[in-house]
Amino acid sequence: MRLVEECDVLVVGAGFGGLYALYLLRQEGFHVKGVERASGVGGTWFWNRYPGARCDVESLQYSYSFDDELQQEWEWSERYAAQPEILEYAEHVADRFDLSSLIAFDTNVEAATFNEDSGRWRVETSQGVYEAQFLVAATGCLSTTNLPKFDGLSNFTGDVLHTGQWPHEPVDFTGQRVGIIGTGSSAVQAIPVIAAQAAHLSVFQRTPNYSVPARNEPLDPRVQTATKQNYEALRQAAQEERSGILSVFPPNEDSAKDADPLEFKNRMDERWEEGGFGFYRAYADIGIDPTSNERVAEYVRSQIVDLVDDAATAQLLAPTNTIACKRPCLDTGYYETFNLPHVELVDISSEGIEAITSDGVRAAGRDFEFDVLILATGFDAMTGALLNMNITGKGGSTLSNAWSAGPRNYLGLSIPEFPNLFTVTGPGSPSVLTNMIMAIEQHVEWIRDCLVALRQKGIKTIEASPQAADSWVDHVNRIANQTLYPTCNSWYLGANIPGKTRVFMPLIGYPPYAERCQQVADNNYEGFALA
Ligand code: N01
Repeated sequence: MRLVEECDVLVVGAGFGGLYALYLLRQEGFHVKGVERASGVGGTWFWNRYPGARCDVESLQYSYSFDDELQQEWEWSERYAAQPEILEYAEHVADRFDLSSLIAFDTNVEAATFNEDSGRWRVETSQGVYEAQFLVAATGCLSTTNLPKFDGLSNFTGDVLHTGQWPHEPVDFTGQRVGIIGTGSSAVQAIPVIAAQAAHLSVFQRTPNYSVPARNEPLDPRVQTATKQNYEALRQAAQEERSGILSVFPPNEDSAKDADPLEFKNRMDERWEEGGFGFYRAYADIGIDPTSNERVAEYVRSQIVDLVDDAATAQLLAPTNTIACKRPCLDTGYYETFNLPHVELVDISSEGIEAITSDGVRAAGRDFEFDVLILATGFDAMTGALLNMNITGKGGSTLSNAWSAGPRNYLGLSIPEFPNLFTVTGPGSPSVLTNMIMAIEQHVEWIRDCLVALRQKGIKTIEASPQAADSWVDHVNRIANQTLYPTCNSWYLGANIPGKTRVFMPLIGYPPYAERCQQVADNNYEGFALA
């Protein structure tokens, strides 16, 4: 395989993490290169082009903070930006800071191997070999699609589309019979938009999901101006929130189970009307106390019953598991869509999808005929993209072996036996439980500081110690076990992928995490071996 480039740092991925890593590391004088399997920048926003795709974090928060001119000049059009606008933003950032020239597009990493003699990574890609002292995996938490092994899928004669790998050209569903499998966030966003076009839509639901209205709307220019005038303080305040996300409702210490019925209803109604994730901050104990959780869950179920005309459909749509245990959804008219005469909900909770046939789907004792079948079946989250890179560290140890019992790493940033490899928003860091762009900035800045410190001290390799990783994994699990998160089959636990080890992957709580990362750096990278 031909050698394409030797560099100080190779960054894998050109989503928000990769772009920022390229920007910061070049600024520090490192010879840095990027590889990206897509033909353009944007990461998750490059691939997830399904109808209705938009960010559940408000646009004024889901944006970079590192450059004040950028955050002042970029104008967001809606409360929650839709996929095309976020992709345009990513492209703007790449152009504005001349980052694309550093990136080899259409370049997939096939293997990455650490050479113990040279202390460098050899990265085999579809376009040739890169050699780098440091490897930064900015490969995203939700970037490897989950394609369940449906019996007979290849027999289907119509189009099969996955929400996470949507075609670039617009898909016209006018007059089409459409089937969609899955009712997670992607489906909840896509279903109302597809239903508005399709002749018939069948939704195959294995597990119902709780969804709260997003209340998306054009962004009030006064809100945009006021936010920009106060951006620094607002970004700082967000960093002090457990989720890294600000809401119009300040956090409180109240318990839902103790709330007076009228006070409870008024508070929940107010949040339901406001829309967004602030709903889940109504009471401090929703995520930890089963009685409080059930009270809030029951509130959402009662909303579903109000919104859905057919009682049997409403009952099927109403989840019974812990609320906010799976990643909650935000929607625009999701439940109301099931009142349309051409939309049907198919309960596959007991038997699943029996088979895909040449004409459609066999499930729930029926044969359904479709022109298009949509798989909204999610992702091999948090570890999928990293494991797909076939990474081999010291002594021939492979990442898939090292992580056979779940991701074992330190701070979500570094893995024992894999020196000079950094994972941006890796498992073990708050990542998907926060505003991803904020989490990305914190990680990339930490990596930048680390590489600068190593260079200043003449250190060639950095590697997490096994003890530090073990106690970190314990820490992540200890915190998760104090909450209701482990009580359902979520992708946070890897439970959506058959055979994947069940372990809670993200770390709950951003502020103490960021503080810990800083302490580690201040204490001369304690928990790491430096050589
Ligand atoms: O995927 P999911 P997603 N047979 O895993 C079903 C982020 N996101 O793409 O629950 C039948 O949530 C599965 O059923 P079950 C966000 O973090 C962000 O929707 O496993 N059904 C489920 O209903 C989100 O959480 C935005 O029983 C099968 C669905 O497919 C994450 O991406 C927007 C099946 C998968 O739901 C993933 O969301 C969209 C099978 N074999 C997504 N296998 C933003 O706003 C799976 N399912 C930023």
